[in-house]
Amino acid sequence: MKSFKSWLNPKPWRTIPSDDSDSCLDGIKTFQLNKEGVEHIRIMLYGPTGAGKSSFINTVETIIRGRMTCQALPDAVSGTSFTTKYQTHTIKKDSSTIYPFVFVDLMGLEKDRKKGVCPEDVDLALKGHLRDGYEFNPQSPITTSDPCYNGSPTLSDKTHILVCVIPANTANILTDEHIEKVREIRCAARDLGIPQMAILTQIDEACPEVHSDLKNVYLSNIIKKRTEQLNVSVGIPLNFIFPVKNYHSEVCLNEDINALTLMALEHMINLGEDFVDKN
Ligand SMILES: Nc1nc2c(ncn2[C@@H]2O[C@H](COP(=O)(O)OP(=O)(O)OP(=O)(O)O)[C@@H](O)[C@H]2O)c(=O)[nH]1
Ligand SMILES: [Mg+2]
Repeated sequence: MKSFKSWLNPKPWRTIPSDDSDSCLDGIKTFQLNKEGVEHIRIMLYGPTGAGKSSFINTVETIIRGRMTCQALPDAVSGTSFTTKYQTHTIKKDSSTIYPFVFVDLMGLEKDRKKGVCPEDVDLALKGHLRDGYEFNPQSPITTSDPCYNGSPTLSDKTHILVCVIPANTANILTDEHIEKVREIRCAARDLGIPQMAILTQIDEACPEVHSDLKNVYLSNIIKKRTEQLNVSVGIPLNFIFPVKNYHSEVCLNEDINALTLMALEHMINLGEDFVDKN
């Protein structure tokens, strides 16, 4: 049997930024988007059912507001997608303003072609054609006559950064069916010039050493391997894949959870801003 120690590298496999998470949080809280006609960066999360998309949105809001929140309903009984509506999640800055970045939570991708979100709907969401409240139908994409179909999307309605959310805790991470769906969505985003990155969730469940201390994430051979598997299977570059641990059972804020989340969020905002600037 492998000893616990063999799951850890003596040296980190990624250089950890020297900035402390407080200054990163300050940077995010004071971020302003200076592009006429665009109020916020639209970050779209997609990935298999139960990957932790809704939980990631809640984790970001929890960190920014400094208390536990649960705006995007997560679900503990995985199987079929719990999120079934196209919904934009905003984070309140004060009584009258929101932060200039918002999240779109999609229905999960399921193995079966006839279940989960239709890749055609994801494509339309990327282009800004879906309105909040649209109820996904796994059998068929939205029609132009649907009241939730936006026929003339502005740059604000479009997706500015696409984030693939993959759980690290399953042996092969993605099935062939998932890979095919992810590739299809990635190609659609590529054709629109939308930047892409990935977050690897549930890292606490994937490696016992990370479970016992989140600081071991960049020493963990298991997390390194999962990152590489994701890179090879769907083609997202290694330096655009961020391991994160969502708040799911904690009742208090945790510095290590915050540091990993903020690093990923900062990257999303930067890439999203680049896209908005170019368009
Ligand atoms: N241990 C652990 N559990 C997590 C993590 N992230 C999410 N979870 C749990 O995983 C389950 C699924 O999370 P959700 O956020 O609902 O996943 P989702 O991707 O939104 O799923 P759908 O809406 O069904 O597509 C919930 O029970 C979460 O509490 C994590 O980083 N670590
Ligand atoms: Mg969800």
